[in-house]
Amino acid sequence: MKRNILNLLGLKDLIKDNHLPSLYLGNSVVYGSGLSFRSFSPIDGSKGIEFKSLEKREITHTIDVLKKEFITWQEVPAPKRGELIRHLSNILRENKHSLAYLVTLESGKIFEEALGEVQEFIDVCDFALGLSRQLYGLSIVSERYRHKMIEQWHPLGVVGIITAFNFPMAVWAWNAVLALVCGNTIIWKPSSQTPLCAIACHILLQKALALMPELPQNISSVIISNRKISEVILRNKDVRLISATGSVKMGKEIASKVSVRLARLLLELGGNNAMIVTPSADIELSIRAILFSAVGTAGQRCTTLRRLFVHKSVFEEVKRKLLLSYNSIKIGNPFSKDVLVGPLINKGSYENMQNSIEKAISQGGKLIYGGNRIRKNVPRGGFYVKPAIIKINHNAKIVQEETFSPILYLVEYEDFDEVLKMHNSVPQGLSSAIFTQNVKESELFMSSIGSDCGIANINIGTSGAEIGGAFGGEKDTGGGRESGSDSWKNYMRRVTNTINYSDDIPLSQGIKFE
Ligand code: UN1
Repeated sequence: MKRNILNLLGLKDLIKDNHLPSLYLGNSVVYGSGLSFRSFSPIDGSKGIEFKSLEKREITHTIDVLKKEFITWQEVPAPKRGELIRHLSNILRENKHSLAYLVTLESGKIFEEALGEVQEFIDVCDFALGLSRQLYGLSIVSERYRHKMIEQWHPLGVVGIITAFNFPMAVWAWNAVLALVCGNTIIWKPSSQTPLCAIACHILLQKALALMPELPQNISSVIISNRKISEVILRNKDVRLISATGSVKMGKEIASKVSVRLARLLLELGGNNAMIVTPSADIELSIRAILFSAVGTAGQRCTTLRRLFVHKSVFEEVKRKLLLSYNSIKIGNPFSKDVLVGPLINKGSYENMQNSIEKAISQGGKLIYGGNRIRKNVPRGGFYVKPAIIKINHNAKIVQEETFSPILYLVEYEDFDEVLKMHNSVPQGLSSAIFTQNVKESELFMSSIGSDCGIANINIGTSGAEIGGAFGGEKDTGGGRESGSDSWKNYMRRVTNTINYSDDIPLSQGIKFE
């Protein structure tokens, strides 16, 4: 790793004996004392900085401190908590390029998309700032004379956040800034592929806190560790909500550990997102949307387009134009300006991709584009692939699975009702899209008998959601909603108050008890 990268955001000052700290709690750090481990850049496989593994008790201690700090933090007026997030968003604006640099370095996404990710971070900060003056409940009429009911929202406590490599900053931000504005303290376990991104986010939050020294300073923490050690977070009774992003498999493991202690869960798991291109679709627009949704972030977004249903009347045209546009994509170093597709995250991901392609072929699919590894004109040591297109029948078993790489299953359909059924016939339910000019089709798609996903788009691709909407999905996707709309309610507890201002004590339901 080049030393100058660590100059960014003051990370260099933290290095001791070639190691960065593994635990960050407010302004204090712990270096760890166990075995050393390090991340790799997916760009060329170059080694990142080293970390030492933590002891479980160090994580428990962190949760204890966060629990204590919560007592003061929850009483800071919410608009004041919002002011902290305003400082953070100003700092982010000043450091946008450095942050995007770290995102590209560790996740391998192209720099333009990394800038987009930092922008998403800034956007959700702005949203949270506004929210800090809008954490309102209801007033409800009472059935009793001179009584009223109100509903209030109070902070929860310590919130645990678990994130994946593919959105190493934005997904934390969706959770963290909302949780903070709602009066909680936070503990973050990022993907071990993207430690610097996480540390940078925490350091910038501490910089914002330094501008408000009157506030409690130990409200945020980050743990760089393997899954086994960080399980402490899942099992600790003081962590009141676990918000986790990752695979369905990971989500099920987490759920089994968190549900037994009856804590709250917010899961944003895999997608197997589909788009329907109907006879009336604007083909040029749909091709552009397909391209970004299917190959953006090298097919490693949870919102990536994986299944494309095209009506038989436009099938050949869509296929031809899609192949042309796939052919024009430049694949390579994600820092290069004209590159649209960077590397896969690691070798395992490449092998999964190859496995799925083989399975698809053995199940009757026909590989009509790409799928192979590229070694020319790309940095050595990274796993660069040509995005794959596989023409396949929707009954093939592999189509039910999410492979976290750029494989697009192309399926021909004839009938609208039939395609809706195929669309909904997978275990996951995150994002979906239809390209149509037909109002009946678009309304049906959005209706209760249409797409069964958490996100259903008209004439837009499946990925690239704005922060203002609630983000998440149904079925195996886990049911959680993060980011915009009223997702903030996940990070608070609801209390119903009934107030009597009469001279009597009437019982509800007309009960007489005398
Ligand atoms: C993810 O891949 O986990 O809608 C999040 C999108 C982005 C977020 C993706 N705004 O594609």
